[in-house]
Amino acid sequence: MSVVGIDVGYQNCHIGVARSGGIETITNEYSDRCTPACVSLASKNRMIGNAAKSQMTTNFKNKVHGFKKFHGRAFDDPFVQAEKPKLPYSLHKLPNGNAGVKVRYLDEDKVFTVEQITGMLLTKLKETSESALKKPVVDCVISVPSFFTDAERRSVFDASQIAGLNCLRLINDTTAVALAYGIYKQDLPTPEERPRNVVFVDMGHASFQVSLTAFHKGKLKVLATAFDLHLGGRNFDEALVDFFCEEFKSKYKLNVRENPRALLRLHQECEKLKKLMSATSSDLPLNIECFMNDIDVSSRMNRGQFEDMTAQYLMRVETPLKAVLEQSKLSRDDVYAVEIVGGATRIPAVKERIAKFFGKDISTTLNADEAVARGCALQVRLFPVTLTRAVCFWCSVPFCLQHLRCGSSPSLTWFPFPLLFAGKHLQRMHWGCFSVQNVAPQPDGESSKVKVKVRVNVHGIFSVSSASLIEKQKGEDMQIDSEPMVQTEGGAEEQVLLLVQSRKYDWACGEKTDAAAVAAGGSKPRVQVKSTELPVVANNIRQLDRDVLKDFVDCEHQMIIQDKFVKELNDAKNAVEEYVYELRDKLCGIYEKYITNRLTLMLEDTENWLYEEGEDQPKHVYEEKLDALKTLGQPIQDRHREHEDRPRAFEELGKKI
Ligand code: ATP
Ligand code: K
Ligand code: MG
Repeated sequence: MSVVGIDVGYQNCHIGVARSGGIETITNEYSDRCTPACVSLASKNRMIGNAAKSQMTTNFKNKVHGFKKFHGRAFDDPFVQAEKPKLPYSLHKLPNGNAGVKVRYLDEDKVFTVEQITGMLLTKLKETSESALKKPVVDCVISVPSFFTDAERRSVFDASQIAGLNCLRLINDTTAVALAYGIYKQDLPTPEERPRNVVFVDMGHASFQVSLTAFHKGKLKVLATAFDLHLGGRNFDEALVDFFCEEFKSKYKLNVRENPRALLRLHQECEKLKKLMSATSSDLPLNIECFMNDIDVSSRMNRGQFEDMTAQYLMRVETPLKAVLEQSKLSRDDVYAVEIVGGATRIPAVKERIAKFFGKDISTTLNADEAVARGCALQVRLFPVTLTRAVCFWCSVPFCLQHLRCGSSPSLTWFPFPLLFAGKHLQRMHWGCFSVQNVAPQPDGESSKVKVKVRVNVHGIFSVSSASLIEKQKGEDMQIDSEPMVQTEGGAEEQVLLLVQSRKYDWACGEKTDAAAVAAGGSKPRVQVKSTELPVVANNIRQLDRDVLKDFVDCEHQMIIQDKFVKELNDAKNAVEEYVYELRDKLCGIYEKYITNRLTLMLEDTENWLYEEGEDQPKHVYEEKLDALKTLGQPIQDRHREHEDRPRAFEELGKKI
């Protein structure tokens, strides 16, 4: 069975597969390697990918796109609320507080969770893979942005299950790109040599990710990752849309924002214009016929103007670039190459900023659109290869922090004891949030120490596997680890030991330990302690209830059956239509001498019928209709063939004699 690597982009999805020695990307039924992240719900079926995108400006209320960032987010999340007015479809608050999508499907109002919508997209990508590879596809590796939190990762993982996929691993976009770059490079340094440091810059449609990776032959280590959560190609589109909305208001007195269909069309045209401006700096036209109220609109724009109006976004390019250098404590001179991927890095001004910052030419060794999917496919091959990614985590106890700031000495009467894990250098909180309960003060009034074992699994998903109250035995001093913890993507689950001293509330970090070292207490001197297990409750994890997930799996299955049913029905109807047209054409041509009146009449009748009561019939009706036509049509086709074959047969015979 094949394993595929899937890049689920905010706008574009790609599928990679390891085949006959190399990595390939798969084409869909439109011979396109890119499948748009679009799902369109209709009265009889769903359309997903290219078919949904081509419906963009019709049925727009039921056409869902731009949903990637709703994973793991609450409806009330400021990001979700800010997106809401921009969307042509409606968002809905789900009973668990998450954001859901409200659409009309099968002539009913339906609310789907983001897991279900991504599940639909993944179903399509699964089917595309299956028809390209001509075998069932279940196992996959899916990429997620490096900044995706615990909740967001869980949500994508659930979506894969809804689609009937077995996600072997969620990997970070940045790691995938590094893999795509490094794995087949023959000239990488040997382990004794200094590593080759490469910066990868990926600006997609809705996010900007940067990483700095150190390569040795067969080994890579992501030294640093940074990002701008909300910077991508869409910001540049929106700047153009804003500009033209204003212009059309004064020039044509049109209020574009009031007309969702016109707004969508403007968006599409602006994206096209943006791409054209990447290729030329000269003045370009923007013309849209029958834009609104039967008015044709037109305008012009050039790259210089575009750069001026997007200065606020261009300014933000530098920040993550700076951050990866700071995190890795490397200088610009230590950087061997700067590789760019992602569609929006094609914007010349973005490229210029990157080149200027590093003071070197940027490289485009990788396929900007496919690198992530290729890396995912490579990851499949490379499970055993060492691949380390350093991640530092803060662990803080927010309630108590507040107290520290007030200057009072914290007591231990706050129960439960919340832990927040977040990337040390990252702005994103809530990578995971757990409460360790029943933390009690020591009998002598001293603060307690809690040992927390954190598990970061191969998908980058956290869990607290255990927590215990450590009471030191008399006279011994306990050690607090303060090394950053390292997460390895080596295949097996890693266990990380984290010590939280209740007195040092501000932070404490664990250190990387493998299971054996944890058992042996690492290399640290053994401390005589008494340990009491404490209950741990995972908070804030907006994960789907497992029963609900099961329902969603069934629901997706039903929808797949419904789509298949509609497809077969349409195929049956199209077959009648095609037969009628084909035969009718030939009746005036090659079949002229064999026609019967009955057939001519029947063709005419059927053609009319197809537009009247035959418009919407069950599949078997079309099949019967086609059979009836063939009963009359086939003998004519046969007679024609015989007639054609006769001279040929004579000729053959003549040759033999
Ligand atoms: P994300 O990584 O944020 O989830 P994605 O992976 O779907 O999104 P990409 O496919 O990498 O995004 O990039 C899509 C973006 O690149 C779109 O905004 C698109 O308009 C933009 N883009 C593609 N080609 C060009 C071009 N030639 N010039 C300017 N922008 C371009
Ligand atoms: K993509
Ligand atoms: Mg992307």
